[in-house]
Amino acid sequence: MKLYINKASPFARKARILAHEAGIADRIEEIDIVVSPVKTNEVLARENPLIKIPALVTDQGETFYDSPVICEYLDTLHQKRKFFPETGPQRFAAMRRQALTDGILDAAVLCRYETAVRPEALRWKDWIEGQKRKVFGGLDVLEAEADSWGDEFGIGQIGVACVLGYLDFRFADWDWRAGHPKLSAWFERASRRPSVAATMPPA
Ligand SMILES: N[C@@H](CCC(=O)N[C@@H](CS)C(=O)NCC(=O)O)C(=O)O
Repeated sequence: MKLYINKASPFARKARILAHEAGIADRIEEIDIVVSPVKTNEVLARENPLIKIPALVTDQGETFYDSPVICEYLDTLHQKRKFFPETGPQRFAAMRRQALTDGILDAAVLCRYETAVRPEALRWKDWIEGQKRKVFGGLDVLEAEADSWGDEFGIGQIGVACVLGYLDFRFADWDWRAGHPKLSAWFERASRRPSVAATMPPA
């Protein structure tokens, strides 16, 4: 299988962490590419019309996107405990948590583009503040539920690790740890997992 990624991408990191945890990372060839909303990566565009990473090309030649679909597909390829509960309330709790962490990442990545890609004269402070509000509203919900996770490390917690790693990487000045002590302690423990350590965004 081929997985289009960038080592800085928190969405690609979800798939990379899950593959490590599931013991199938060696079946995946990572193709490290650069993407930008204002410069089309033509190689990626042939696989994913949305021109976003991650995109996964299976051994059968099918291409899957986006990260929730890729992660759920990878979860069918191993015999360990599943990262997506198959049925019942646990499944919907995990899917809701994944939706929340993906939404936080969408808002944070948009802030990144607003500051790193958009020309300075066109930047809109209120718009950034609106996205930041979504990030911190989401973090508050995760903080409130962190105690209930115990040792669980499913798709929701994988998303949380990607969110917190991305905020440290791109927005250290937002100081997400202030006001989120439970998440902070959780992330310290989660960062010791080999899957999380091996996929840390580049310095
Ligand atoms: N919903 C997508 C979001 C993926 C995404 O936004 N990826 C970013 C990189 S972190 C990207 O490819 N951006 C390029 C663009 O927006 O054109 C997923 O879950 O995979």
